[in-house]
Amino acid sequence: MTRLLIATHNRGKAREFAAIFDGLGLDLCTLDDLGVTAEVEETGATFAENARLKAEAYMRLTKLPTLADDSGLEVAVLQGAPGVYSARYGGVTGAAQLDYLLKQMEGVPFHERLARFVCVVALARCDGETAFAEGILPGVIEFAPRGSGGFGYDPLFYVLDEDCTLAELTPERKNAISHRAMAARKAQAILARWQAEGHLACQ
Ligand code: ITT
Repeated sequence: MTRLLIATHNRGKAREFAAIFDGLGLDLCTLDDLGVTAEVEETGATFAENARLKAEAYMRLTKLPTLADDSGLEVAVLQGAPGVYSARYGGVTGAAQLDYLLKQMEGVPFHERLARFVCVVALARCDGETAFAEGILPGVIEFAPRGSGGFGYDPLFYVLDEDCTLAELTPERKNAISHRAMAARKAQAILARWQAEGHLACQ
């Protein structure tokens, strides 16, 4: 069975990838499983650059084919912010981030609150080849948080087709429609091809 490292220190992401890839014949392991505490500096200007930095660094460290995701929230009226800075927006984390985002959007009416979640997955294999897969989920920034599922900005992200926030969906439903699920499905096709071609084994 192909071993694949899911390289993230974010528990929410790790949980979602484990559920999305469940039953697909991959032997998944996490940074926690391997006792890897090293952090990779995210110096890139784009999701793809940061995803590559993380995937390639953890692949070199562990000698395992590695999947890393760089993801974030882009808000139209904020010119795409917080974007690649989503994890540290306003210099705060957790629930304080939701307050900070709401503050930036004070007075902005519903029809101008368009946003999207972006997830770029980088897959790094041991021979130095790296491939990318992207997923995008459009939505609207709510006026107050709702729901307790998911992680990060989910309680403020209203999905029109679902008529609720991402945090109000079941984990199964979020993992069927999310930006991460879309990117993971494309990544899965790349992994299957690499496996068939014999490119996934590490020396
Ligand atoms: P790793 O780099 O270790 O994977 P991280 O949390 O620092 O963990 P990113 O740099 O990719 O990861 O930042 C992603 C941030 O974007 C994340 O911390 C959330 O604030 C937000 N985000 C991404 N996907 C999300 C989702 O599905 N739901 C809610 N917020 C999300």
